[in-house]
Amino acid sequence: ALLSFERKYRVRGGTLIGGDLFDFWVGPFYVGFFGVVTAIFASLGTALIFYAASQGPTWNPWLISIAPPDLKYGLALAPLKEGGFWQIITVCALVSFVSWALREVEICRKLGMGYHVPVAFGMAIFAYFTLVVIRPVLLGAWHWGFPYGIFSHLDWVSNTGYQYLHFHYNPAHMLAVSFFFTTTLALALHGALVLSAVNPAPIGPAQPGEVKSPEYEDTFFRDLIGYSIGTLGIHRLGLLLALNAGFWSAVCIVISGPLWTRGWPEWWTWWLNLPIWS
Ligand code: BCL
Ligand code: UQ2
Repeated sequence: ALLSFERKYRVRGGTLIGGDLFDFWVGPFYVGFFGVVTAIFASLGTALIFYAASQGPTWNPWLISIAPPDLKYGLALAPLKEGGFWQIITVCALVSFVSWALREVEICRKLGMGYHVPVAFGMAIFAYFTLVVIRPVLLGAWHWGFPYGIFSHLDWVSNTGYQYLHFHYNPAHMLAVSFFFTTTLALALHGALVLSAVNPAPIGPAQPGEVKSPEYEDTFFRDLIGYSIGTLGIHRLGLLLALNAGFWSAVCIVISGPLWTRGWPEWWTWWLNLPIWS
């Protein structure tokens, strides 16, 4: 069913490609050229995952794994069962992620909204692209991509981490991890603060508390720490923190190998070698 206001916003135009051709909705979903592309490539990729799994040794969902090609294939195409499936699935994934982002752009344009959501999703796509394209290309082989499987990708993270002895010493990983944690802190504060204002404790039996205005939210933090970032500010901060988490994740993995091949603890010798104390 259509929500009362939905009809009003079902406006023509704003498409990037295809003009009016795919400018329609299916139930609540806007379709668009990129909706069609996403649907095709996501289905194809998913079907290929199932087909590649059927050629493998197990149907145990934890153990299914579709691995990238052997090192000997370099940056060439590999036979299907020797990494070729991984290569085609990666292309399908990238095409559907990018189309999904562009469909978000078309919806933004229809509604006259900013592009913040597709930009934010773009950061996640960038991190994935870094893992499966940029770093493997810089290292000279698709082999360096990560395998598509639940346990197998965990093994890849562990092995790749220990290849650099102690990944926690990777300075970009430090930043990424800190941004992830700070994002959860900011969202916990924000979610808690909004709920505390909108759904306050009852003042007595059968007496619900009164919903508080944003001034109360500001006052709470001014009483507590002398500073409130503000109702708009917290959302800017949240987006900034979250985008940085994705960005520094991409950086931390792309510098591991292409820029630094030894253990990450050793990288910190620059600090010990500073002329002040060396
Ligand atoms: Mg580490 C990476 C945290 C310990 C080795 N590590 C990461 C980062 C993150 C992190 C900063 C992964 C997030 C990311 O890339 O997001 N690591 C982290 C933490 C600890 C930690 C918090 C900890 O100890 C508390 N790491 C260690 C130990 C090492 C180690 C010390 C292993 C021994 N770590 C590594 C290695 C890597 C990381 C190696 C990485 O490669 C990884 C990284 O930085 O990668 C970039 C970015 C987000 C994405 C890539 C997701 C993209 C999503 C796409 C675009 C969309 C998917 C759609 C989906 C298919 C659709 C589903 C539909 C649904 C049905 C709805
Ligand atoms: C705030 C505010 C909100 C909020 C939150 C704050 C009224 C509803 C959570 C408080 C946030 C601060 C002080 C920033 C904390 C900094 C980091 C890095 C976590 O002031 O305005 O709006 O939700």
